[in-house]
Amino acid sequence: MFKRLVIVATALTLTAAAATGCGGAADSGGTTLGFSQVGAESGWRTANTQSIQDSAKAAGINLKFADAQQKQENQIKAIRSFIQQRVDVIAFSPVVESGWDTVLKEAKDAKIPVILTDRAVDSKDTTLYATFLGSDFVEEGKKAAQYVIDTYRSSNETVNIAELQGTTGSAPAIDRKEGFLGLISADPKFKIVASQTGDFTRAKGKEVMQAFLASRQKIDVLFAHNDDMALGAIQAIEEAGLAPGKDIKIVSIDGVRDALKALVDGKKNFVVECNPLLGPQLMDLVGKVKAGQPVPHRIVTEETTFTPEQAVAALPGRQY
Ligand code: GZL
Repeated sequence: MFKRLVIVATALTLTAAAATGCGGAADSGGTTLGFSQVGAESGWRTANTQSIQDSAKAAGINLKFADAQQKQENQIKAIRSFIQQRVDVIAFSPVVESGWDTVLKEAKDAKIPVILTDRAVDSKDTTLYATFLGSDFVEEGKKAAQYVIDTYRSSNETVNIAELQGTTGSAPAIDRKEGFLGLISADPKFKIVASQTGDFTRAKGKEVMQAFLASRQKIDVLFAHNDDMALGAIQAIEEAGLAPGKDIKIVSIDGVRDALKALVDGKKNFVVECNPLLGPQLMDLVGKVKAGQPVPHRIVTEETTFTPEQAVAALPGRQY
């Protein structure tokens, strides 16, 4: 349904623009978008990049794409370069929440509109960006917690939870933790016995899980802020001679194909979706923002959750 709406909206924009010659998708051939991406740290990120690149091509938008290798200074450099190149619109996924006001003010002074995708910034001045397009990470954390609460509803035993946090200071790590803790802390039987960042990568997730296991701390549940860290942790759990999904229940967030496969294989128990396919909506927003059309200041994407049974049904058509 939503896809049809976007197509209709784009068609209308094209028609209107053709008739009046005004801005919007119709002259997107002349539109240049500067995009600063976090990096290539996870399967989610790869799918997000693909969606943005494919959608820019489909919309006839000239894309200048910069990969920041998860470093904020690289994103700030890229944004300044986009300003110097006088792109029409700047979009980026801020690797961390803080430290953006100066460069966003430079874009505003240069009269180049900015769109935030995927992750938010903590700037108090909301005039520094035209809109935010992405997920509600607090809600994702709550969905993960609800799975744990439902799983242990009939037990009075203590439930020891280990947490693999995302990139320190990033909106998804801050908000997913807030959403998860906000629900789980209501029942004292749930105890967070270990919590450390795995920086959203498989390698770091495995390394940190190895350290958790080496501490001999009993762990009943692993909550990982993304699938890639959980997939790395699964390797560590198996190498320790334990059965992931059985000896240690695993819940994570994203919904990438390898995570759904792990669900089907019984190595994970629950996955909360975080939609990376933001490209089509972003390109539609670029046309509108360039044309000076009003857009909502926050656009939250639709997302679901997966049990093993739902993963079996979803896998064949999974785009990422
Ligand atoms: C969430 C996104 C996160 C994913 C990770 O929108 O920012 O970053 O959950 C990715 O997989 O690295």
